Amino acid sequence: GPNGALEATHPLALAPVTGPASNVDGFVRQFLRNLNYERGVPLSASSPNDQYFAFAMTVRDYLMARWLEDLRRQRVTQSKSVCYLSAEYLLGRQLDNNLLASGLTDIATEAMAQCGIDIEELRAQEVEPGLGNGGLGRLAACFIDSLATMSVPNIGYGIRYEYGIFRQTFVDGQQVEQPDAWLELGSPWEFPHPEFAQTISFGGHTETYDDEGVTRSRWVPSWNVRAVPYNYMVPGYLNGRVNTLRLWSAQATNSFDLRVFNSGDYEEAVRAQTYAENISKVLYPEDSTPQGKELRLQQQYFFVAASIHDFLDHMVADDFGLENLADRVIFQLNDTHPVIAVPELMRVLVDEKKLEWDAAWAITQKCFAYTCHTLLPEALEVWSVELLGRLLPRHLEIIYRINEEFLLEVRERFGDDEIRLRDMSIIGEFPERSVRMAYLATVAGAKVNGVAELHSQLLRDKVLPDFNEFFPGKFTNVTNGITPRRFIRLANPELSELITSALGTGWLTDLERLRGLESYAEDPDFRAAFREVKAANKRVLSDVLRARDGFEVSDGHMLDVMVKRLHEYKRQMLKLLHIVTVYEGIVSGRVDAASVQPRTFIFGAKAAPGYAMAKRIIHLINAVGSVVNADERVQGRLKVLFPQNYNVTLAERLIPAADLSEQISLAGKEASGTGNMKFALNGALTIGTDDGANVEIRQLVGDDNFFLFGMAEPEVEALWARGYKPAEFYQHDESLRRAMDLIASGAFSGGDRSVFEPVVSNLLYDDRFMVLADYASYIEAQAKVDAAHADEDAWTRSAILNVARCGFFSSDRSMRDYIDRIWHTPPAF
Ligand code: 7GP
Repeated sequence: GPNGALEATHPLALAPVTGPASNVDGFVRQFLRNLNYERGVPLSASSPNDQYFAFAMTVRDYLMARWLEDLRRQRVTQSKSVCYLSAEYLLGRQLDNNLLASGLTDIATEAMAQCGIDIEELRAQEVEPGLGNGGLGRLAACFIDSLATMSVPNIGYGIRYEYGIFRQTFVDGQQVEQPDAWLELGSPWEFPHPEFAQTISFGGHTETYDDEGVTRSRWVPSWNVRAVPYNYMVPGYLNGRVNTLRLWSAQATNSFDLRVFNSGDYEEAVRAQTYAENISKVLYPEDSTPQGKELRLQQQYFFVAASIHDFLDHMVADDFGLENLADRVIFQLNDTHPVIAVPELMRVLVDEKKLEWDAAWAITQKCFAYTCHTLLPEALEVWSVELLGRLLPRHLEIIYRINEEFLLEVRERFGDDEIRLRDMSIIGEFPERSVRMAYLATVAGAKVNGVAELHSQLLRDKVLPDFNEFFPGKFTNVTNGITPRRFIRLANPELSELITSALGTGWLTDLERLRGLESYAEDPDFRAAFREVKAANKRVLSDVLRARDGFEVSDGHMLDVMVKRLHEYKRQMLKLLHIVTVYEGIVSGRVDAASVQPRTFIFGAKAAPGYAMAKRIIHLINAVGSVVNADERVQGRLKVLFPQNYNVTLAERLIPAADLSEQISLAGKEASGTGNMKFALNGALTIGTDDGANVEIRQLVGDDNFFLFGMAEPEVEALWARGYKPAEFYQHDESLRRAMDLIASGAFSGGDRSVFEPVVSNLLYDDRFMVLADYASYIEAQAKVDAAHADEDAWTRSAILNVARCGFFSSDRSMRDYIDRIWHTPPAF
């Protein structure tokens, strides 16, 4: 049971010990103790990795008492917890964040100085856990930070991938993927708990049996794996709270067959082990497109089954009535990846706990809520009935029954409307029988939310309109947010200091207070200081890019930055057409290079390894970069930089240095975006379409402080309806034609016209994301950017107003919205 006798009665268990490192001497002593006793080395012989470990452990030790206390209180008080179920957590480096949260930064810096250790070198040792692909995974990391900071009981459940998102390198300008062996040297932040392992089953068949006169179903699986939990601390910012991130690692149940091994067939002996352990081996490097892979479904079921059982076994008191489970927990489904949790909870309640179906369904419908993160139809996950039935036969039966009862209700309400019934069925028939996971989540979830106003509205009215009609009040919006601790305080310490000098402390946990900066936008001294912060951040970035990529960032350039996954809908191609247009103007002699405002364009993006067009676009960006950067006619006024392996650590350096933020997706395609918020809060101006959270950013900062361009979503729809012919835009726009022709001519591929032909013809004859339709408007908006940037004071005023007016985008606010509209979990203790 959850209330262990020892911890409830032993006095030491109730009185948390103070951290041993709360002053410089204590820190030094604890650091040396960890170095000697945990790493087994003397200071004189320790490697930078040893020192990093001992240092991290010292921070850890400081947080430990609070963590143990919060774990205990979660069980003892039985107050409602948020279980965030997410296949991805894109955490970024932990050391600085944990130092900041514990208030130890100054003490630790001084302590290391006394030991003769450069703390910067220690920071550099940490390999960031890249356990996510992009926006969705980073959002999960921001959310758990905010929940801890707001003292909301939370467990983040996910997968401890042995290899995170691949490391990207460029070979001749083309992406090459390398495995991300982030655990090679171990991690000081994780705590394995093999004693709390869960057994997770797969395969087999189902059968019915007589249970004292009642006919019941049960699952007879054919193979098992062990799910071993690894705990990570999630400390709140200076509030003494530490929540838990619990990631599951797959292990074979009986590691290998000793008899086969002894007979000499070593490969066969470990085959089962390898198979089982593959489940948590590697993160799928997909973003927004599903990969119909069996292993992926195994991963999904593996982690949600382990999580549900973990919570029920260890967190719910024995006497807590299951009928009240929704008073103890809400399982938040981060997109459809964890949705198989729905039939799993039903299976537990009906087959194992022997509840009536209706009672179990009533509980289940209160315990789940679903967040959708996309609008791309191809990104809505489906699983073929064949696969699901083979891997999880009992779950398929349960899904069928959920669907049957749901469609009965639909029929009752709307009559025998066969088209509607087919459209709303959780089981789709074409091109093959499959389970529509978003529908299952919508039927089961107490609430369904999109991630920005526009996205939630399109979700309700365009993607799931029948469901909205059927479930009035189920659909809601929670606009995304970002944690200001990592993305302002840690990423931009200089700006943070400037803000504090104006507003005092407190804004980091109450970000709407940034409004107080509005009046400072009119103060010339403040503007000068603000510009100096930007300049200092550019110097930091310049050092980072020199060391990391061998790049030189030129002084006096506007930094124009586009960082996000490479995807056609995000339209890196549109950005590139702008660059080629300016370049073509110079080399054709129509534009005097000296009249061009100096700009450095920075890209950061990974393409999914199987996404050929995205990889070609990466190749093209690099190709354009090498030609433009080397062309003397440009006089150094245009530069294109594409550092490899864009990740959280690099984002933290790029964003604070940026002048211009590129948010140029086709309207109606980017669910929200969160990079857009990070840039605005760090004083970059946005050039963007009316898409995702851009809409809300523009509403808040005002039209004068935002460069809007392109079609709005209704215009996009209208153009599709009329029939979109991209070639017509090419024919009627000379500047576009020149840019496209230059690419087609082989100018960026050593004269070889074939290399980028697929990119060009895709734009001319298909262009699903209407790059050509928005080109003219984009070029016009870029001219306005140039004009605005020429007025330094006006630009700085706008930049300050962006910071002042974007406090809304704190993930603390997002969490408050989830709590008010979906979770109803008050902050506890
Ligand atoms: C992303 C969305 O593309 C982005 O617009 C949003 O800001 C972010 O989620 C957080 O809500 N989606 C994904 O990263 C993703 O993998 C799976 O979606 C369907």
